Amino acid sequence: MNRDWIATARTLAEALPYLQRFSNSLVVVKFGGNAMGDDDAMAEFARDMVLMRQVGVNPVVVHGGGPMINDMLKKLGIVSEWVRGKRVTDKATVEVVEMILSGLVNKRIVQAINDEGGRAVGISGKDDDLMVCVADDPELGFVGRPVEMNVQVIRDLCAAGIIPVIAPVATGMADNETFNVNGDTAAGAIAGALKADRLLLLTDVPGVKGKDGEVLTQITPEQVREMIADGTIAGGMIPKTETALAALDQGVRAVVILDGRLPNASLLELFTEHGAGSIIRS
Ligand code: X2W
Repeated sequence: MNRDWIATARTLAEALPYLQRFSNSLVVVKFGGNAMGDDDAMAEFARDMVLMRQVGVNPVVVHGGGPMINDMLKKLGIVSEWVRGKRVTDKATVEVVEMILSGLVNKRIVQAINDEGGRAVGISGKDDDLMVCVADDPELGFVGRPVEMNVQVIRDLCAAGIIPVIAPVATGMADNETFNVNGDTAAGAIAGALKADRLLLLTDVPGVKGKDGEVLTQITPEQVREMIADGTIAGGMIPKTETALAALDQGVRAVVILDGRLPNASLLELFTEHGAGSIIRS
């Protein structure tokens, strides 16, 4: 017999304790624009979500799409500026953000999951007032900070066997406001409000690096705070780890920062002894 099949069967058998541990759990997966590859990589991500659902996990996908927004802004001749990792968002920009995130990117993921035999429904933070925001900072324009979360719609979708796919676009406190929310911020707020068992932040780096550049597999929130203070955690990893700390404070059991470009990244993390990336928990 082909040895690969024996290994496959063994892998499945070894996954039993993990399958049992995560049965009925709620896992929020942030799928960043930089982690989204070509159609094959998208199909593989979708398959992972469908497999999770099949084995009794409730995956909730929150996506980004920064690079796709950049492409469209460029075509339209709109220039973007960034302040502290967030896109300065004027009226014209927020319209493009909503079109690209709620339209193009959201539906691409929904379609990929459905093509793999799952049932995905795409919504944004506007649907059922899931995520209500105020302006994060006057300097940033229509960038939202979530202040009120109404996550019942997510519970309802999960209970119906559906995988929610959420675009980080939100409504405001006043009528007719639209906010652009950083994808990590949105995923953290949603995971926090759901008190999720896991928040997986799929990105394009292997995890949180220590002083010597090695990827740290397990870190405590205290260590993260120290590493931000002493500059070991820098750049784009700051908002990610701050999101992780806020989510843990709200009752998420653990946050994992991992490379979404790895084959079957989410499955590797949840269902194998090895795990993937950096896990942050007390
Ligand atoms: C992001 C939303 C998309 C996002 C933006 O405009 O690009 C802000 O910066 P990634 O792919 O996860 O980076 N919003 C406020 O977060 O996408």
